Amino acid sequence: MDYLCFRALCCKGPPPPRPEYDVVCIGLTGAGKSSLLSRLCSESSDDIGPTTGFNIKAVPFPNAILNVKELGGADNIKKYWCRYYQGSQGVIFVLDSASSNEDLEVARNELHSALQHPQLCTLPFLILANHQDNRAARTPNQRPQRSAAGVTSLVKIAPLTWTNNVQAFFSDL
Ligand SMILES: Nc1nc2c(ncn2[C@@H]2O[C@H](COP(=O)(O)OP(=O)(O)OP(=O)(O)O)[C@@H](O)[C@H]2O)c(=O)[nH]1
Ligand SMILES: [Mg+2]
Repeated sequence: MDYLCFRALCCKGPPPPRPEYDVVCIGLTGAGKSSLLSRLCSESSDDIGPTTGFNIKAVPFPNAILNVKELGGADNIKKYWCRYYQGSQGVIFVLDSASSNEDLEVARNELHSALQHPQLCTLPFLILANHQDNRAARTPNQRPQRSAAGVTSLVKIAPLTWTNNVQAFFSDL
């Protein structure tokens, strides 16, 4: 018995390293990308301002680490999004489900540009419908779902429940 305890304690070794994946996170300004990342990293999301440029966070999950690169969603930044797509292994598109119809249309166009971009079109693509606590939030059927040829099967639309959906989605990577 002593020998078994000795073996269990001394031969255990360090746990195997978790695989890491590079994920790009996009969405219009105010959609909640930085807030999402802060929550996923168990940090306060109280004093978050608009992201100027980009913001990178390593988000630890039990079986993997996601290195998420958030790209600021302001008009003068989003035109450069595509310069930062290279090397991505997954995409998170954060949507403000309670935004105006006009903003939703802008978001839809950005979403479909991203879905069709050569560096993103084959990647796992998660759309997070954020701001679900707002009474004006759209229901799942009202969110932009226009199909983009050949890519719809890669798209999952997930009402946001913070960590759970993100972890469940990317655990298949
Ligand atoms: N009520 C509510 N407010 C939210 C939610 N998510 C984010 N916010 C708030 O929305 C505002 C903008 O959130 P950010 O996380 O900065 O948005 P962002 O997408 O990173 O914006 P940019 O960096 O400018 O592209 C902040 O005041 C957040 O507190 C949500 O689900 N519900
Ligand atoms: Mg931000």
